[in-house]
Amino acid sequence: MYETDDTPLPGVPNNLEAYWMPFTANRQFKSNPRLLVAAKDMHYTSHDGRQILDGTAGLWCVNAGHGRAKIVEAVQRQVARMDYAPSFQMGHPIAFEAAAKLTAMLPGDLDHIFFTNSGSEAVDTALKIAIAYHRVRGEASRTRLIGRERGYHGVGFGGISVGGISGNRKFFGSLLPGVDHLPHTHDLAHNAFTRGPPEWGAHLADELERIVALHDASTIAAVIVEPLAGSTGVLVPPRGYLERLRQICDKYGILLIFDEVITGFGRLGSSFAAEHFGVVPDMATLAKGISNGTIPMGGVALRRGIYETFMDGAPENAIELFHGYTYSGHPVAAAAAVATLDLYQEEGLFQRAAELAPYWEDAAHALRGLPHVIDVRNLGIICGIELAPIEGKPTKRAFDAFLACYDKGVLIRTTGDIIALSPPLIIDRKQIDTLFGTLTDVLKAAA
Ligand code: PXG
Repeated sequence: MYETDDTPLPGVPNNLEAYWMPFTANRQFKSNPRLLVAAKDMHYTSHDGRQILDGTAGLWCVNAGHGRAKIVEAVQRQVARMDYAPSFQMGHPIAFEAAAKLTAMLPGDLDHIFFTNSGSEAVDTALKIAIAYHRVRGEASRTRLIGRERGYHGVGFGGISVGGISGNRKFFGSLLPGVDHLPHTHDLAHNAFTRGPPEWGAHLADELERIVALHDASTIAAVIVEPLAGSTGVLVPPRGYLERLRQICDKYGILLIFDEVITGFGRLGSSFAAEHFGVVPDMATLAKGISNGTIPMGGVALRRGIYETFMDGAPENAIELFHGYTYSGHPVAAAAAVATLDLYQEEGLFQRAAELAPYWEDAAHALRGLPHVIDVRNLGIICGIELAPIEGKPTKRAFDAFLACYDKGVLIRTTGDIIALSPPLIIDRKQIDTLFGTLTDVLKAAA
């Protein structure tokens, strides 16, 4: 058990072959594995016994830091009391408790939650609900979905269809039909080295008008965007952009979905991006920080009117939505979520992130002027550092920096030639200095 675990940490397994690793250069990794074997607060322990500062909160999910006693104990208690129970035509208390706690944190009338097990499932769920919602309302012609170039919405067929990262799409056939894309908002010529949201680019939301003119509003179910695009390399929304999207969606009766898988749970110094930007979507997809990454969990938050439309649209004894997962509202995940949300609140972690954000911003922008750094961008406790690619070898410069930082005991994350940093929100100023200091040394040494 937790406090008394004195079993030795695992080493490198004999068989590295059987596991096909996700989004990984498998052969390269297996020739020189980087294994993490333990984690506590801001640090991992590597298989060779080193402490690694977590500059990425795992994969943007461990917002309260690792191995937090309150969450560990809640999970241990729940798994021992009841490991699993069905959620179809049955229920268990902790899932209701988790939903109620979540809705209390969400802005506006986002007051119902549909549980999933991941962000990808949350996205597919939200897209399906959007299409079904219009049908239940008697507008079955609204089936078209609008995503955005460079968007990342997970890896389900729905998510890659509305997503806009070609590497994630091109291998997988024709994807969902009836999908269109807004242009992305990334523009170094106008916005390089902006602190926080850039001034330039709100007009790009007006492209939605062009898409509506092309297809007619009567065919469009929903628009989905990340309020701040994370995976594609930290694209901060231009000032006024999200407000414009909201206005245009309202004008045409199109649902607006915010994919808050990364931006939720304090990452921007507020509970959700919706709160941070003062723009309330019709649905928000959630995952990652919902359970501090401890047990997989995701969900869709939706406005009351959407839920009520389904309730009013079916007879009293009928199933209102033909959708769900074996593990929707899994009791152990729900226990992890309840403990996580309590911990965020008890420690005031969102507020802490907001207070640290200016220090974080200064530390990030101190990288300006280092060799090959062509942009630094930031919001909340997120930062993107864009490097000029090595000619003929895209992604190599950033990946080499990742390897060098890991050798020096700091975990960063790269996408293309962009470095993305998103540490747990418990990070302190000294650790921020270590994170950016190590990266500075690495970028200088590589030049
Ligand atoms: N939406 C968004 C906005 C995401 O960032 C997903 C959906 C999918 O969630 P799941 O739980 O199905 O993976 C994500 C996931 C990275 C990175 O390094 C980002 C994600 C996942 C893995 C790596 O940028 N985001």
